[in-house]
Formats: sequence, structure tokens, C-alpha cells
Amino acid sequence: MRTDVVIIGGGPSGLLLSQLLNRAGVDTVVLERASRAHVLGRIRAGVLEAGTVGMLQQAGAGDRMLREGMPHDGCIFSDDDLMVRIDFAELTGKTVMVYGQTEVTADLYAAQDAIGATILHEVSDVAIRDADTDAPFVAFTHEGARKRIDCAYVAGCDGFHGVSRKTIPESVRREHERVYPFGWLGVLSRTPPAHEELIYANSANGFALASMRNPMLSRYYVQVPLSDRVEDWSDDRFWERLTSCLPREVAGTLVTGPSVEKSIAPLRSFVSEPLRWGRLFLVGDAAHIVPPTGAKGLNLAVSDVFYLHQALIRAVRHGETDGIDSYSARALGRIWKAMRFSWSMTMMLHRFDGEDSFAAEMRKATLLHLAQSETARRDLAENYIGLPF
Ligand code: RFL
Ligand code: PHB
Repeated sequence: MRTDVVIIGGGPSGLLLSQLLNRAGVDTVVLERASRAHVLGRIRAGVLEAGTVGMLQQAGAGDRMLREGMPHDGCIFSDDDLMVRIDFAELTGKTVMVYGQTEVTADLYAAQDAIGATILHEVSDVAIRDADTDAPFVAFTHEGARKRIDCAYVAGCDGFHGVSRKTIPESVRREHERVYPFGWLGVLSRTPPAHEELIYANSANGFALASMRNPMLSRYYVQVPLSDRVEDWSDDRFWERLTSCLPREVAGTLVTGPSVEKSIAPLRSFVSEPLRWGRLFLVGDAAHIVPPTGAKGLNLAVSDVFYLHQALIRAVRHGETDGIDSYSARALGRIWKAMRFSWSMTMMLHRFDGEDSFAAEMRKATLLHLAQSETARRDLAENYIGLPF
């Protein structure tokens, strides 16, 4: 078998890249380790930047999002009972879209099916070979047989635990990492959202986030120690903690109910440079991880795809390699700014075990400043709605 671009990973970045390339006449094969049902069962991101919304439309996968997604023109930051509204629309002229990653992925699968793209599920033992030569190929096992696809380029869209990043020799890779000493316990419940906008809450009991998927489906998170397991958190314990973190006027009207999903995700900042090794390119979580506090992970994956799809189309269709030569530097410029924002949001909103009173006062002062300074609010809004591609 032969194709232009082998895409490893059928998550949002792999599917979006495949969709944009195919529509431009570049042939792809997507290799995904899991089943489609498994990929679609993962509850993850919820906030799409305007640039992400535009890319999904450009890919022909945006119609349902425009119908069912919820445009939000602001969000709330709270510190105990102080509520600070960030008005994205007024401060930046832009809004974000609340629409689950699960739905984005389902829409991309539907769009790929409609154009007859090749996606192989449940592949195993994927190995990228000769990426530093002009004749790379990818070997893998599918339906019990070992197979090989020759290609011009390989896109590593296989997430943090994939094989692509590790294919780049250690002598070439520079890795930067910050691991935070807590995770987020997330709960999905079929209840109306606590508030019409997202609330990022700092409190004496730690961080909490009140988010949503639709008017009858809420998504909440609370900060937990890394040693906690999901089994440690009954629904009652979760609601009690959430209520204690939210401002009283919101907590007072919170509707609780049984959880329909509950999981714990550790928080980490990570970047692996460069994003290119020969004919292999890293995209999305395969190259970088941000803590979810700034809602940037999926959006960064999409901006990587923006740069790479243009570069690959130029290379495959026109034989021009300037785009692939500059991909890593262009994408990393934006990645590091999102890293900084996600890190600062995480520091502004979380309680660190064993911290002193000074650290807690710094968080309070940052939130008070946000309440009183339009300049501070505009800076936050500009980053939250997404820096330009
Ligand atoms: P994914 O989604 O991890 O997809 C990678 C795919 O590759 C497959 N794979 C392999 N396939 C073949 N061979 C192998 N060896 C393979 N190894 C792995 C996997 O099965 C998978 O299908 O990476 P991608 O596409 O780069 O997308 C990145 C996003 O998923 C991620 O950044 C976001 O979910 C992060 N994130 C958020 N991002 C936002 O922009 N806004 C948010 O509000 C937001 N909230 C979140 C989040 C992530 C969270 N968790 C659980 C990590 C909230 C949470 C709780
Ligand atoms: C979510 O709805 O899952 C969500 C929203 C905002 C974030 C992180 C997660 O910053």
C-alpha cells in the first residue's frame, strides 16, 4: 500500500488533518489504535476558540456545531464570593463556542466517512521507519496481519502516549516539563448547568470549574490530590466539595444528580522540540500537553493542524518545502504562548499542598486586580479566546 501522508492517531488532530488534506487532493491513511466507540467515549475538552470553529467549518465538519454548540461571550472567575466577569465580546470582539470534543470527533468521523477517507481502527504495534530518509514507511498489525504503508510524510497525531514522539532520537529531542501536584476530578451529570457561563473558582477548598455541554448536561471539575482514586469520591462527596468551592449565590441554586461519568486527570505542562524529524511531524498532544485550566489543549492541536496542512499541501501538490521547513518554528511560537497562559491560569487558581499564606494572598490579589483592571481582563480575554494563528 502507498499513500501521500500516513496519519498516526484518529483523535481530533489526526481526523482534522486527514479531512483538510483529502479535500485538497492529498491522499491519507489514518491508523488508530482504539475502536471508534472508544475514541468517541472519551469525555474531554469543551471550549473551542473562534479559530478552531473556523477550521472545523473549513473542513466541512462545522454544521452541527453551529446548530447545537453554545456561543459564550464571557466567563466568570471567582474567589470565594467575589465574581469577576470577563466579557470576551466587549474586550476582544470575539467569542468562544462550548461544544464537546466528543461531538467534534463524531462530526469529523462523519465528514471523513462522507468523503470515503481511509481510517483503520484497532491497529497495533505501529512502527515508523526511515523517517529521516526520502522513503519512509509505517509498519503495523491489523486484523491479525503485519502490514506496511509507504508514504511521502508521516504525521504523528497519536497523543501523549503514542509512538511518534519516541521515534525521534533522544539526541534530537528537547523536552520541557512541569508536573503539578494535583489532578482534576471531572463529573458529567444530566442536570442544568450551575450558571449560564463557565465559572473558574478559586477558594479556600481549592479549585473548581463549572462547565457544561448543553442546557441539560453539566460538566464539573474539582482539584484533587494525585493520590486520590475515582472510587474515593462518591457523588455526594463530590457535590459537597464542589458546592464549598463555588460562590454562595451559585452554590445556593446548584442542581445535583447522579454522575454519568467520573474520571481523574493529572495536570501537566510538557513540550517536546522540535516538531519535525526528517519526514515525521508531531501534532497536538503527541508534542505538547497543557493543564486544562486555560482550555487550550484541543485548540492548540487545531492550530498545529492549521500550520501543517498548509505545509503538506504545498509539499505534496507543488513540491515546495518552505512550509514543512518552517512548521516546527511557526507552531512552537504559538504553543509556548499557550503554555505560558495555561501555566499562569493554573497558578492563579489552584491551592498547592503545604503552601504558605503568601501564596494564597498572591492568588487573591491576582483575582482582585482582575476585578478592578480592565487592562488585566483584556489580557486574559485575548489569551482565552485564542491568539491568532
Ligand atoms: P488525542 O485526543 O489524545 O488523540 C490521539 C489518538 O491517537 C491514538 N493513539 C494511537 N494510534 C495508533 N497507534 C498508536 N501507537 C497510538 N497511540 C495513541 C489514541 O487512541 C487517540 O485516539 O490527541 P489529539 O488528537 O492531539 O487531541 C488533543 C486533545 O484531545 C487534548 O489536547 C484535549 O482533550 C485537552 N483538553 C482540553 N482542550 C481544550 O482545548 N479545551 C478544553 O476545555 C480541554 N479540556 C482536556 C480538557 C483534556 C482533558 N483530559 C482528560 C486530558 C479536559 C480534560 C479533563
Ligand atoms: C470542559 O468543559 O470540559 C472544560 C472547560 C474549560 C476548561 C477545561 C475543561 O478550561
